[in-house]
Amino acid sequence: MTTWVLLLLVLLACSVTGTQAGLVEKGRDLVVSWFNQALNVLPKFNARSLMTWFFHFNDNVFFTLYRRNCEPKRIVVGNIESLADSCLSSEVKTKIIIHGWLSAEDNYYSDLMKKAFLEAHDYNVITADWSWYSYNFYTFARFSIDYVAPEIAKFVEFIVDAGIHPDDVHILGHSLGAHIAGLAGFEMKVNVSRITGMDPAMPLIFGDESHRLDATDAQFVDIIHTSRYTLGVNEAYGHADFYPNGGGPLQPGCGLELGVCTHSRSYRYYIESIHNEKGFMALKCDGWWHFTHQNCSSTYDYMGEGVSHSARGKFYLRTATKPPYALGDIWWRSTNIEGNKDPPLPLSNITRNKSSALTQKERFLSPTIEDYPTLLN
Ligand SMILES: *[C@@H]1O[C@H](CO)[C@@H](O)[C@H](O)[C@H]1NC(C)=O
Ligand SMILES: *[C@@H]1O[C@H](CO)[C@@H](O)[C@H](O)[C@H]1NC(C)=O
Ligand SMILES: *[C@@H]1O[C@H](CO)[C@@H](O)[C@H](O)[C@H]1NC(C)=O
Ligand SMILES: CC(=O)N[C@H]1CO[C@H](CO)[C@@H](O)[C@@H]1O
Repeated sequence: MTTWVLLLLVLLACSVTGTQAGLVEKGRDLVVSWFNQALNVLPKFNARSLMTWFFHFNDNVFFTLYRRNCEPKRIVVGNIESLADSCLSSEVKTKIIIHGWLSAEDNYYSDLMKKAFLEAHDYNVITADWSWYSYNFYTFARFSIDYVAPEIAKFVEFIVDAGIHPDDVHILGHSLGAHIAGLAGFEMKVNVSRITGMDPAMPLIFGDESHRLDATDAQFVDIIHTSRYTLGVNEAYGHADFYPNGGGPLQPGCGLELGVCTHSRSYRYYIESIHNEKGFMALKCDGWWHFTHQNCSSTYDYMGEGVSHSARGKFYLRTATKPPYALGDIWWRSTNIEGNKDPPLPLSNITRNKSSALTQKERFLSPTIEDYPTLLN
């Protein structure tokens, strides 16, 4: 602002003293040099740095590392000692979990997920905490993700500098946290192995790829849609997009509610998949209608932890209404009733109850899947 006032003054001064030709040129040179200086300085005072300074984003996004047989340890970006004291290891894979709106790093589901990872594998599990901003009006939380994401990016670059390989880094985010993961991936200098969006938030998310999670944010981006059209996005923004039970708007077993149960099913499915990587077998398909009318390709993959990084497109599957949610390949077999094809892979542990009254086809087409849990042995 001051720069422009000065500029005007100089222009005014030039026109007043304009009769003296030499002075005009000097004045013009001066203006040009100020202009150039202003151009150099202005980017340093952009909206982001102003917001970061005003809301202290750089001080209020926290990272805690969990390892087997190790005390939880807070890691501070730029603080080598906090890293040296920790159990962070470049020998094992790293999972970073980012919570959503009205949530914190130790929320119920992040906690379950962290425990599941550590039970199943010796990983570095890191929870990112942006609760300073997430416990707020949705609008504020939503707009703060643009400033939280660079802090996550700085953290990842920090641990990568310390020896963690980007190919070993997997970021998982729920709801707004999914977009934070994407924006962080967009922002950081390295390309992490994988980003998983668990029901990425829909409200107030608009604009191009640079404003949300998308497939360019990591080497592989998979998304689990559980409440499309309400709290979650419907669009297939990832490399592989999974739509359990059609992706919503309601997940079976949730009942009519504002979407909280349905929204967090994405977390539940993923957590279950950590122990049962092949439990959520999904078929590549053009849509839910095609899936329920058995008009899918024979390409399949696994939703959650067991997904292959080469999976591309939209995948559909059914789940049970209550835990355990995974149905293995039950419906897969029914898609092949007519073709009488054998399943192309070793069957998962879940087997069907052959004495059930429903035929395979009836069961598959049945609008409710309440009968599935009774099939689980
Ligand atoms: C990261 O990998 C994805 C998928 O291969 C690619 O689309 C994207 O451009 C890569 N980003 C960078 C910064 O290299
Ligand atoms: C089956 O799916 C294919 C492509 O996925 C589509 O072209 C075709 O129209 C579908 N068939 C029916 C009966 O909907
Ligand atoms: C199979 O289903 C029938 C009828 O629903 C039930 O009576 C039977 O106990 C089930 N068997 C197993 C092993 O779950
Ligand atoms: C009973 C049975 O088939 N158990 C199998 C369940 O799945 C695990 C891992 O996929 C196998 O190791 C078990 O043998």
